[in-house]
Amino acid sequence: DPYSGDPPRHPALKVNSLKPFNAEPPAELLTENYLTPSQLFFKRNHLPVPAVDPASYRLEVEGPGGRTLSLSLPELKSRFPKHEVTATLQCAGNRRSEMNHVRPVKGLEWGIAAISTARWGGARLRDILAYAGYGGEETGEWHVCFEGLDKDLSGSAYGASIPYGKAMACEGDVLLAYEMNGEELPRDHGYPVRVVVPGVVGARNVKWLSRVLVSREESPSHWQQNDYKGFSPSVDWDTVDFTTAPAIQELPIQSAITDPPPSATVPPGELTIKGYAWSGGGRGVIRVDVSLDGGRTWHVAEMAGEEQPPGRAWAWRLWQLTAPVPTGSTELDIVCKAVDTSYNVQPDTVEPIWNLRGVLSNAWHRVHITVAQ
Ligand code: MTE
Ligand code: MO
Repeated sequence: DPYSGDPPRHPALKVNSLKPFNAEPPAELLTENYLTPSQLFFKRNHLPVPAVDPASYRLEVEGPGGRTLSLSLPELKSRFPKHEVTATLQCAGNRRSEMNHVRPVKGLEWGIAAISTARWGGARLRDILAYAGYGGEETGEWHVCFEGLDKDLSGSAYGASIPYGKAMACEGDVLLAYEMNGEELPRDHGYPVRVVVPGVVGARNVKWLSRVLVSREESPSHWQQNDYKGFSPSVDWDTVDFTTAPAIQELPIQSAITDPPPSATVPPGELTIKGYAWSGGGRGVIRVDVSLDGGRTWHVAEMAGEEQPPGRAWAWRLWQLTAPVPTGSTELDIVCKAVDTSYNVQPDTVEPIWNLRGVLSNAWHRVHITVAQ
């Protein structure tokens, strides 16, 4: 069993797939903390968790002209200043199950909690690329490609890439992280080193990082080329051509209700509703609207958590609303929708954004509950 070496996991996690391990925390626990405790942080593995010996670990960085740097863990930690970033990671498949209810899609049945937030610490990717010899003046289209130590049966490693501009921008905050929430990275989250690309889809945040290279082409990996792309609802598995769509990088505006849970029964009087809101690309969340009547009337939720600088708002905002339950109502259709700094909004329904892979599922989140009489 190639998975026999996987680490132990927290029993509260809702397991989506055991081998490889994919799990999300219970939604109500997710918004208990602004920083998700690492044990409860959602886990998305495509392959077995590699066992890495920190003493022999080397990170290979290909410099210009094929010169290769080989960095040990102590070198990575001592040669480059440690930089810390609070960033939210969201899987492209978060909320996929809602798309599946429209028409079947291919992928793991994620609920609303394939998203979590941590304080990441590590070396800036731009410092390492500069050390390897890159100056930032490369013209035309370039990409920074990453490879993981996790390999499939054919021997190909998990891989992904990001635009060179994002990697080199001072305001890009891309890290080669060796710390998560003030401790060394847990094995499930990429021990000893992972990429953290704030504002960008989870899939590019390569764990168990073994190799970095700058290339004219995006990563040749399956996950960059033939997965993690969005399509029209009209495209099916007979007609899909993965070369026609760009790889997902920055994610769109997202929000969801974590409490009360679906089908809850609440007492009459006052009701407190909680959730999260986040947008990709460093766009902050400027507002969360909440409705108790399916979207006919709206309240503005209160947001908590750090307000990060414009263009670098990498972390979610947790929000809550306390509102009177309208007298006489027996059922409530709670809805939330968020707005980001570019005034991007969430679509009201799932149908028009349905896609065969079930990615980018960000329609208004709806929770139907009963009011006790
Ligand atoms: N990196 C490697 N090496 N292998 C993987 O399977 N999964 C990716 C990304 N990085 C993956 C990886 C995907 S799809 C996501 S959503 C995030 O890691 C999940 O990160 P987490 O498990 O720390 O939450
Ligand atoms: Mo993902």
